[in-house]
Amino acid sequence: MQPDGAVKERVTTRKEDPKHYKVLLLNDDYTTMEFVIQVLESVFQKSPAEAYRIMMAVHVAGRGLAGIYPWEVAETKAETVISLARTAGFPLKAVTEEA
Ligand code: TYC
Repeated sequence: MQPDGAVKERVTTRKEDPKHYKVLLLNDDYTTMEFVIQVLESVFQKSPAEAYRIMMAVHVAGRGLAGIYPWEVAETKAETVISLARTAGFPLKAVTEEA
């Protein structure tokens, strides 16, 4: 409250943090484990050990987290995964989801 009784409005608005998105890999029966590991290393910059761990987690659980990024980066990485997989003849799927 101001001394005259007026209510002071806050005119500055805090910028929302940019939303981040998960990139999830989905399991299937045809994509090779080796190809998934290669994708995790090349597209998501994972170490060989971490790539193996994530691949096995997807293989067992059906889907798993490859990384979390700002929207545009997440979309591009998911599209890159799908494009690499189609070129190699695999049905591997990647989806994005709000983190
Ligand atoms: N399930 C596949 C196999 O046994 C391996 C695989 C893992 C495929 C993760 C996709 O996102 C995936 N060859």
